[in-house]
Amino acid sequence: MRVLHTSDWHIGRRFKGVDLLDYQRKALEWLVSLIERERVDVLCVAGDVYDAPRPSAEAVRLFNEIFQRLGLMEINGHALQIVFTPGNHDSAARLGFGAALMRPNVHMRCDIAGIGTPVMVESADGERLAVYALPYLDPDLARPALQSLLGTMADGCGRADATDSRDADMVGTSVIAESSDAPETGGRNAGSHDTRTGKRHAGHTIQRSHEGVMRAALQVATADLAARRAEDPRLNAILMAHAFVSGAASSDSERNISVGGVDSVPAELFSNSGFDYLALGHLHRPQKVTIPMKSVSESRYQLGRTPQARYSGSLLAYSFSESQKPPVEGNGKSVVLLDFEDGELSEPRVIPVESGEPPFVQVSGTMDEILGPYAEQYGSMWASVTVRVSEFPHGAYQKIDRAYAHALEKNFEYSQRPQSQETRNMADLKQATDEMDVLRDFVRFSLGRAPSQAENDVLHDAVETVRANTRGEAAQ
Ligand SMILES: [Mn+2]
Repeated sequence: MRVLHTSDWHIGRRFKGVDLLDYQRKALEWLVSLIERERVDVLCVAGDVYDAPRPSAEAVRLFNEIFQRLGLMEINGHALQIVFTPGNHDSAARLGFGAALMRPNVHMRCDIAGIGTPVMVESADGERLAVYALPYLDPDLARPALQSLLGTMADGCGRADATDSRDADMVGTSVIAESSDAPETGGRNAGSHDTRTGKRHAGHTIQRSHEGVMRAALQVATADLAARRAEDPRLNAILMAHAFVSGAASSDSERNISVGGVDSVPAELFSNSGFDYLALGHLHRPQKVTIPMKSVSESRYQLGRTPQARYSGSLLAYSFSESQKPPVEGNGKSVVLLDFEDGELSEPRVIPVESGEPPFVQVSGTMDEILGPYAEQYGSMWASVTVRVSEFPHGAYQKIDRAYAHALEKNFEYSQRPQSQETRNMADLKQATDEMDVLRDFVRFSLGRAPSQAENDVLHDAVETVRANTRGEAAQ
């Protein structure tokens, strides 16, 4: 059984004003051919399919086109199974729209109510796999649905114990007791009476944090997995999630998801959770995440397997912070191939994406270096250029643009700015008597000297123009 893990396509995303749709198309066409060539049985896309909750018509067209081709693919005599989950950029409702009309091999898992129901796949060689798919869990939006899901579990089958393990009541009790989603502890529920502490559990309290909602979601998914493993010990299991797992490295192109200053889920939460693999989305840098191998007794779960975990990374680079050293076409983006055999997952294979996206490069140096040797080496790449200067060099933008075909970012770093107190202070707005004072102080702060006569004249004209316009508006 072969699984392909990818995420963060961000179809429709632009970079510094440049349309990336052609590169996205090339990458997705390459993906289709890879699936054919590698005879992939299951495709997992862990969120951020689109860049925006309301994608553009071109973005939707590209997705639909690729999606139709994927949906019709037959591998090893079976339809390719496709599991999509929405990320923090997608609108779950829009991505899931029409899910019911889709083919039976396409699984849009956008609904929290479905997180305890895996997509079950059986391959031609008899390998069985359960794919649990979590949509992006926003701590505020997801809590009510998770809350009621935990409530249903507690009432219904008695396998779930929704009480937060950090509840002071639980200190000193064994892990088996607090983590009753393991099969051997069945029968307890959230309203049960704990014989050791003598206290009645308060009920389901999900903390308002990424950890809180992930913990609740894991309770639901692991309870189902435990029951299935009891019947079928060789069942393979994947958990797809769109989250920031601690220990992983972020880049500049992910949207901040922090709540109360915390954006991540502790990696140890997944210890002994029973999954073979965490197919992660959200972080755009492809990377392996280490899940601590705790002993079963120290862990929240007792399902005996601690997953390997990876971020497949985005399809393309979407920020200069994702530049590779040395720079390379495609910017080191990749997808992951997983092979399950005899109920075991072998070492995942990382396959570079062929998108044709030009290499991103960050160069910094003096004006001479930037226009000389660096331009020779990097002039054709997509460049972020930082020039170290003592004051703004005349015509610098034009010179850089002549030397670089795509200087998408130009920064100036003032390296020898005089450090005297007089020039370092920003304008003191309380003491400033007019706009020119503020502007002169700003020039002194930025360049470390007073404005020249010519610069003074420009500033003066600007102030006069603004004043004239303001008077004009007031008169109307
Ligand atoms: Mn993303």
